[in-house]
Amino acid sequence: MRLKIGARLFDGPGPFLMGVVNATPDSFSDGGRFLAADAAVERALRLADEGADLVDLGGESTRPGAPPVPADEEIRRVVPVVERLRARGFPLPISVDTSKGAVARAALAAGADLVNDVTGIRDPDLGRAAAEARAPVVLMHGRGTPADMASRAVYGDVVAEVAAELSEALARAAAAGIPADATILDPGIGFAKTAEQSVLVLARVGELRRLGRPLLVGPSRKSFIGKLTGAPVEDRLAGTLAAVVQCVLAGVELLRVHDVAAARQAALVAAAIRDAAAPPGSR
Ligand code: HH2
Repeated sequence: MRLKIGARLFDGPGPFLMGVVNATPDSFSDGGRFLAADAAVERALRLADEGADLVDLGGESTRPGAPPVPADEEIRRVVPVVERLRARGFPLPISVDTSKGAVARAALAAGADLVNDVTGIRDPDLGRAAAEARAPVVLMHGRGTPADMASRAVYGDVVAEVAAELSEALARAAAAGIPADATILDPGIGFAKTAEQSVLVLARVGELRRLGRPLLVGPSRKSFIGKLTGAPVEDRLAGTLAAVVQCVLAGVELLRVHDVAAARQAALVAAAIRDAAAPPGSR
């Protein structure tokens, strides 16, 4: 891949690690809000120390069944974190995980560099906000909303349909004025996919390279690991690392993970094995 995100040029096959930062406050009081923003800042700094290449900041949970968060509340959660990180010279690109144009616009104005949209631009205003800021965008595959996505997990050939629907997302991005070379594609592990479908997408994720864009995958702690192993969400690191290794061997450039240090170690070893089998330049 060759893509500038903020001040940093992401050049080469990676792997590059995107660390997850949750800016969801535990309390609706101001005190809770400040504490939550500080905690998110601390977490971003820690992920940078662990070797993250960029951080992904989200103010709305996308878990199945999660309630929607109004745009102004999401802005109140995310923007102070971006501002604080930028005020203290945070060195990494900041991605904002949102599907709302208003949130993307506010976060980009505050110093975010990338928009990570799990809906692949369903809100045309998000496309406009990214285009105006000349910010790259992650287009993730999903169907429906957190409330109904489980019932939309019906496919003939899941990989072919994900590829076709990602092409439609690329067309929506182009219509909004986002050039193809400013996009990253993500098959959306666990989004409108059963555990079996998520495993199939991981097994065949290399086929998505045909779309010609860098790939991002977010397997971290997801429920397919629980389904396969019985492990609860707080104990899914080993399963996450198995998926990370497969992604790197298949040519995925970016991994979205919670446990950056461990994922980085696994990803770097997988990348060395990948490059030993097919040295860079021979591919
Ligand atoms: N997964 C989640 C959220 N955002 N963005 C992209 N591009 N790809 C993903 O797979 C993805 C995403 C859900 O992650 P989860 O760990 O369930 O929640 P949280 O973001 O709150 O950690």
